[in-house]
Amino acid sequence: MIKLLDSHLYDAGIPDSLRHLIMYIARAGKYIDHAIKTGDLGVAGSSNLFGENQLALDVLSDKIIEDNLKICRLVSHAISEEKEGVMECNPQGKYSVAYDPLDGSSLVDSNLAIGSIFSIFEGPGFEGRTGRNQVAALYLQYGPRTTLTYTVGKGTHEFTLNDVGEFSLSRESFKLDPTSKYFAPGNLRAAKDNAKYRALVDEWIDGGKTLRYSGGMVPDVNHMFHKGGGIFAYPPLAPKYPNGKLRLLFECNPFAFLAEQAGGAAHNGQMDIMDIVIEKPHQRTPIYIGSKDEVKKVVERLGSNQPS
Ligand code: P6P
Repeated sequence: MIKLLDSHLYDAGIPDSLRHLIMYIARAGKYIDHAIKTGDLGVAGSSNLFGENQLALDVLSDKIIEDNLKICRLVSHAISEEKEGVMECNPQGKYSVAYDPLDGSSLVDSNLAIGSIFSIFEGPGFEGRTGRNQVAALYLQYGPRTTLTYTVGKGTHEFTLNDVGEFSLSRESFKLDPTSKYFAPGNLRAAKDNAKYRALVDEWIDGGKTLRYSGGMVPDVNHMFHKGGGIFAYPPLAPKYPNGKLRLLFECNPFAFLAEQAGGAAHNGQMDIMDIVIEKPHQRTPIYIGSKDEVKKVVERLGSNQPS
């Protein structure tokens, strides 16, 4: 008997409003998946607040999600990685949603997998809160298959989009082993001047670990989720990324929630990712995420590696 996303969410015992919101997000993902496979891969001729050129798909994906978050009437505040400020949606909305509409979109022209990432809080706004206040986290991966992976704090579960447009349960309550043979050394350029990072990468290589890194956080973390674990690292690199490249709100918090619910860990060298207080919507942080003992080792090796 196949288990579909809606009934799995119902069995999780979450409020109907949160279940409906996640289903609206799942629907937005189907439209984005279609756009990727049929749409314009070109540049939009616009740029985001970081001055990064936006692809037509970036803009379209962002609009699809924004529209769904507004028509569902369940969201009071939303913020997109592609836009500067917090959007006020519906005053009666119960939830606040932070999302990265198309993470890794620069990879889409080379046909690599990319994804959309969502972090859901109950109540208005984000600042002053931490990732521990999330009530749900989920991501869609647009690859050879389209999958949706979510947690509401009762394990981490994956669903696969089937031929009739339903998300069907493919992996329930999957877990990460404490150690792993895989490593994903992000921001490897930092190893040039960061001797501790270089030594750690050398240790991974000397230890015979298998490299798995695509440049897209969604498939790179998803790979760890599928292979029983791994370690994904993205350390800081002055002057370009003194506090790391990845965003706390849109990428690190949701993946930290998903990883911890799968028995893994996520840390920034100073504290667990989900203990970092959200001060600014687009704040960045280093991140070391994956198998618990592997994350612990990175913190031991780099822990004094304060964001510069
Ligand atoms: P680099 C994609 O642009 C992204 O935001 C993440 O998905 C990914 O993990 C990271 O940046 C890759 O960064 O420096 O390897 O290009």
